[in-house]
Amino acid sequence: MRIKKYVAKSMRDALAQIKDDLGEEAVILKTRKIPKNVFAIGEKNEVEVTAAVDDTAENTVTPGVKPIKVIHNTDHKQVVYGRPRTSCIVDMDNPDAPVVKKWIPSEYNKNVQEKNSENHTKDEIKIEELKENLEELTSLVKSVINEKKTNNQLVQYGKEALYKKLIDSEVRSDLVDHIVKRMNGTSECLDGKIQLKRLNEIVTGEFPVAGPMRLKKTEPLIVAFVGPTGSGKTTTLAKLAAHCAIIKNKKVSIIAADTYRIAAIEQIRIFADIVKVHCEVIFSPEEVPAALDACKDSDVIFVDTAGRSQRNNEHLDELKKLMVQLNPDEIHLVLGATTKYSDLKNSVEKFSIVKVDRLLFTKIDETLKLGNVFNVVNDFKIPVSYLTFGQSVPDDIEPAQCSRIVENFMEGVVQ
Ligand SMILES: Nc1nc2c(ncn2[C@@H]2O[C@H](COP(=O)(O)OP(=O)(O)OP(=O)(O)O)[C@@H](O)[C@H]2O)c(=O)[nH]1
Ligand SMILES: [Mg+2]
Repeated sequence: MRIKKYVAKSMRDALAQIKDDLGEEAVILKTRKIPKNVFAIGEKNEVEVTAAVDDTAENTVTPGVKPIKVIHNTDHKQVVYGRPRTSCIVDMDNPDAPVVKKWIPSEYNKNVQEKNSENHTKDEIKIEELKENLEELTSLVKSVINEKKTNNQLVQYGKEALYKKLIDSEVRSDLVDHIVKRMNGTSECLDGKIQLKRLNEIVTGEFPVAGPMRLKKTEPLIVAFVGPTGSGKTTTLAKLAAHCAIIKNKKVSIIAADTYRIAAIEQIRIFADIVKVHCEVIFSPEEVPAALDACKDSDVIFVDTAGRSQRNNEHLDELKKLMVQLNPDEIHLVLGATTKYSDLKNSVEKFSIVKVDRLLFTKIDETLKLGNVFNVVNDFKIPVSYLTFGQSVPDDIEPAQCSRIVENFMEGVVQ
């Protein structure tokens, strides 16, 4: 590990020196403004930056900063809310959330994509088609049998089965009691579908969602992403920015305020180049007005911030200063669904130092239990904007919907 101090006229100059000297993997440990009387008259140095690089590490790629890969020719046929999934990420025309369609699990999509990419001969294709038809038929027959079984199961076990499922999903016990109690009104003689519908209604009441992002007509919508380190802020921003720019043809700008690691600036710059969106890098809250001015013709401005530990109050204060200057329309607190409930709760409490308008959960593909997500949303009643379920940009994101949570709880009972 090499640690060095740099003194320069501006933060920008200091970072340029650090990049030349220590390389892109350098980490900024500390920055401070130098009091004017420290230097002789005539000197213009203003900032002191302490940086370090771990040159003993085998892999020189900074952990957590992976290049963002954008998939251009994505298959947008998957549907949610009755329209192709990617078309409902941003909605300007229809404020009412339309009917929610069945979720296609990401595993299934992957299989389909892999199959499509293979180069088959005509005969092979015919055999494949026959196989697929057979598989479809088999799964149809299975689903009819299962549906019967499921209905019987729910009717037979009713409250007990539901209670167990919710507890297994790590839903808080008082919430489980509350939900099961409210299900009491639903006769156990009714079929599984009616019970599931009722369960959806009850859970919806406990799990507010924000719906698709709505752009403004006359000025840019400013959306900032904040959250703990590595929660998926930059990847999620990339998904939404790529969606707006490539699919919706909107004018997008990115303000990168994550200047904590040089590699993070490069990550967002490279991404901005690929999707051809404007990118401003800011090093301090004082630079916000100029950056906003440079982006004023955009439809939407996405702001990436550095990951902050909820236990570091100094960092949280810096974030607050940035948000005060920026005054965004929406602040999304980005949280990993794999984080345990108590830590999620602590994050929301600590990040409330800025006005969090939305919760956004990433990595739902990496967990089988979403009780922690449900609990924390219920605690704070802050609407959930998006759920993300993979690293693929711009595909693996959708507006949050309650049915996804219910499906997760009931997995294994309702198929
Ligand atoms: N499986 C999965 N991985 C994700 C998802 N979203 C992000 N990631 C991965 O999580 C890692 C961290 O993502 P970043 O977007 O760099 O996280 P960040 O919050 O910007 O990180 P910092 O800026 O360091 O605080 C990367 O490897 C991403 O590809 C998701 O929905 N599912
Ligand atoms: Mg980031």
